Amino acid sequence: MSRHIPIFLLEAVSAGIVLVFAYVALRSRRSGTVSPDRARRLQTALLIGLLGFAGLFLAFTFPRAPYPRRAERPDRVVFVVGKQFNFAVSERPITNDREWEEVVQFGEPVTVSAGELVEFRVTSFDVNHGFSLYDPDRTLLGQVQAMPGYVNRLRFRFAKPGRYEVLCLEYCGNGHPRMRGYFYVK
Ligand SMILES: [Cu+2]
Repeated sequence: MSRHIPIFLLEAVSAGIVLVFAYVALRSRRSGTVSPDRARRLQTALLIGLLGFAGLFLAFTFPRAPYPRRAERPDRVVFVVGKQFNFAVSERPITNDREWEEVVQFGEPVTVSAGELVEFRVTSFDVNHGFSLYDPDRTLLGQVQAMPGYVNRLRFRFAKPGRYEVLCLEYCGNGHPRMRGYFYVK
């Protein structure tokens, strides 16, 4: 529940902005005098409020970003390669198309332990894909780009045992909607 709070805050602020616009649009039909001093004070107050909100939002969300922290080592490394239209998820590095095919067709599913720090090393053998982690309830936990020529790391500690799904979050061609992978947390 608590991790939804920043989203609620964002929605509340967005609704507030819409209301302010509506209020101004309605008010501006009547002519009146504007005091530049009052306008400036209002501007300053709004700016300070906005900066405060942005600061709070960052303070809530940034520390929870699942990216590597300095000198922290993962307990497990999992290798992921995206290719139209599957994700190969393996305990061993996947270095060529034949290995990729083997993992996708016959590979043992990867199983990690709940609580351990898992590092996904994610790349692609063709175009950009979006590597995402979905828990057994289909909640999105994190995502990183799978890019040809680059290895992007995503670290995560899983709490809940079960079957986790990897979906592609970057449109990559006709087979994109069925592009997926999976692994287990025990
Ligand atoms: Cu894709």
